[in-house]
Amino acid sequence: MPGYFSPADQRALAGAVIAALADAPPYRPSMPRTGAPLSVTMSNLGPLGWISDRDGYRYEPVHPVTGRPWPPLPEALLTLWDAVSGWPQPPQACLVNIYGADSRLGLHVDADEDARDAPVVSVSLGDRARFRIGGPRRNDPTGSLVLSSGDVVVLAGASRRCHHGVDRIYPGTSSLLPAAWRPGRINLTLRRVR
Ligand code: MD6
Ligand code: FE
Repeated sequence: MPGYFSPADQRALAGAVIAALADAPPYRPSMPRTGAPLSVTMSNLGPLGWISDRDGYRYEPVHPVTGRPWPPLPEALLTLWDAVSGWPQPPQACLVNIYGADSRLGLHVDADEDARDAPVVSVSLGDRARFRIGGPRRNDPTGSLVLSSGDVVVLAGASRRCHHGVDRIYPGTSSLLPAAWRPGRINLTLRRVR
């Protein structure tokens, strides 16, 4: 849903998220088994947060570094979920992915939720990114599109089980985020977990 949020709404949402991150500082997760660091930093908002470490992927109610509960979901994200998800229950997790100039996100399926049929809804803020999406099998052919600040993506139905990732960001293509966050991109991924 290109340009779902107006520039003013994007600024308000980015401000609310960045303020919440003061209480849930972004950290660099590591991959299961290998322990290799991801190139994005992460945090979460909401009752549950998605965690990756040597022991695997899972949802946890507290921040892995601070041990504190994740900050609440901003009202605007609850409203977005109600407007676009078609799911009767509210989201339980908002993963905050923070990209620098050289960050990327490998092809994956969001598959750690018990609520396997609930859509996943994301919001892009800041610099543009090349988003790649394929099919249910890792080797299925893929296509790509550019996500810009304010765009919303809904993976529902069959697309919920499709592989997707971020090839790269385009540094310097947005002036939305405060100077300390530039170049950079924030992606918010809303999920129903249980
Ligand atoms: C990103 N997005 O845009 C990564 N997953 O940075 C995702 O992995 C994603 O945008 C599920 C649904 C929508 C998404
Ligand atoms: Fe995803």
